[in-house]
Amino acid sequence: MLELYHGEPAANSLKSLLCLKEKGLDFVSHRLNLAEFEQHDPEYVTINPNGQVPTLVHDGNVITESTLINEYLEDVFPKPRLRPEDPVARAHMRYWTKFVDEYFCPALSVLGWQAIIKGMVEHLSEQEFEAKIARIPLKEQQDKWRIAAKQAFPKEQLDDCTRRVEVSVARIEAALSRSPWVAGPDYTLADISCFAMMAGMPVFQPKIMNGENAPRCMDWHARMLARPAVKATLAIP
Ligand SMILES: N[C@@H](CCC(=O)N[C@@H](CS)C(=O)NCC(=O)O)C(=O)O
Repeated sequence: MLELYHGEPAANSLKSLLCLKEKGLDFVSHRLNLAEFEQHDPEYVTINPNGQVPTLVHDGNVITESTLINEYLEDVFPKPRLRPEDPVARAHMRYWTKFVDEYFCPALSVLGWQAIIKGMVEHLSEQEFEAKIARIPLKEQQDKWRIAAKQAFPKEQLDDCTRRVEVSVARIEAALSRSPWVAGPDYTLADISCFAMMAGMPVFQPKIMNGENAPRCMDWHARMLARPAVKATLAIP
């Protein structure tokens, strides 16, 4: 049995939900409400020690980290193929999933947190907020929650994150000038990783991702949206 603990179909949760849907796999969905801090419930932290989503449980085996979840799904359920067989093409695909995890996603995440976290926690008293923070297992995440909720990220950090997101889109735009999909001629986990970050960008970051400065990304985005698995995933409430 496959079970996925996830948040709304966005970012890292979207990444693994999309892979499951592309492969047509049935799974038990455990939807965690991130706005209610359910990802920090002690019981959930026993399976994901970072207190983050997503987490896959397959026949009792726990797999964390969205990119590793997708690689695991590819190993165990290789059809339809979402990872090239050729070692060079596979390394190119992995370049993009690593790029998303290490460069693109952390920068985009700071911009997203700056925009939404304050509004998400303003109904909590100081005491209630601190009680929520105390359950977060990683100090780095506690700090990120506190800064986003109670202060603001420094302007230099926000500017730098915006620059990194611009660089990410420009790189993906360049890749799409060389091939129809991000990592080459075929649709792969690289497209899924990039799209997990970029699905909402034309709406939430229209200055960075638009038809003028990223026409190939916009065309690819439309082709992604036309895929039945993408439609089904984004329709998850
Ligand atoms: N590297 C992890 C990152 C997971 C992550 O950042 N998840 C976010 C949602 S996209 C989360 O759980 N945020 C809530 C929190 O940190 O409290 C992965 O790819 O699975």
